[in-house]
Amino acid sequence: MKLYMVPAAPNPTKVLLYLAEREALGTDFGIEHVIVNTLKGKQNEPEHLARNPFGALPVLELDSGDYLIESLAIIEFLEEQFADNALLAGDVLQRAAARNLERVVEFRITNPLGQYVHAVNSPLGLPKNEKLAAQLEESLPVAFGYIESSLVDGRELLLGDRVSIADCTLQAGLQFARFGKVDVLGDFPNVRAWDERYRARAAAQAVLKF
Ligand SMILES: N[C@@H](CCC(=O)N[C@@H](CS)C(=O)NCC(=O)O)C(=O)O
Repeated sequence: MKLYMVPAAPNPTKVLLYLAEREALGTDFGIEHVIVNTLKGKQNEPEHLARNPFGALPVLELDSGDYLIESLAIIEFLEEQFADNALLAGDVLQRAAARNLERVVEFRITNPLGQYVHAVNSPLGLPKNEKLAAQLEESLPVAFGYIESSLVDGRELLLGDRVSIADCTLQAGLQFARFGKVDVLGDFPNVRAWDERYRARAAAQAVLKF
């Protein structure tokens, strides 16, 4: 299998963190990593559009020649194909809680945070967008506040002691904010402490660039 990706972009990073966490637990995926340079617009060239007509990353190319073009679908495919040491563990409610929090983090933090970084200080040089930035300055704190209060019980990671896909997705967003030199954690000491704990993990250190 091949994973087409670009370092520091949120959705590829989410998958890269997931792979590194699983590899730390002993899984050997045997996946080749292929960088598609978005700074050079390679994601919109015919070679990549043949893999993903939306010109986005990550893409997982399967040995069958099929492509998966959504980060969460890639993770869930690998969870089922390599079921030993899966991150989506526990009983049905625990697995649902992990998926639930991952979706909350993706839709309410990681995706909008990516938009916010581009609106205020785009690493890709996109034009500033003050109106969008102002809207996100209203909504992002609500989502960070939700995570902040879940961490008051002193848990190590977002769902307890065991790493989850939600941790990977949140860290992917926060790395992109660091890439854009945007600090959004000022009012959220528990989230900042989680961020420091998560970044100290071997899997995170193997993946994160910022
Ligand atoms: N829903 C997709 C989103 C993929 C996506 O938007 N990827 C971004 C990087 S984080 C991308 O490739 N952007 C390049 C572009 O849109 O030109 C997923 O979860 O994989």
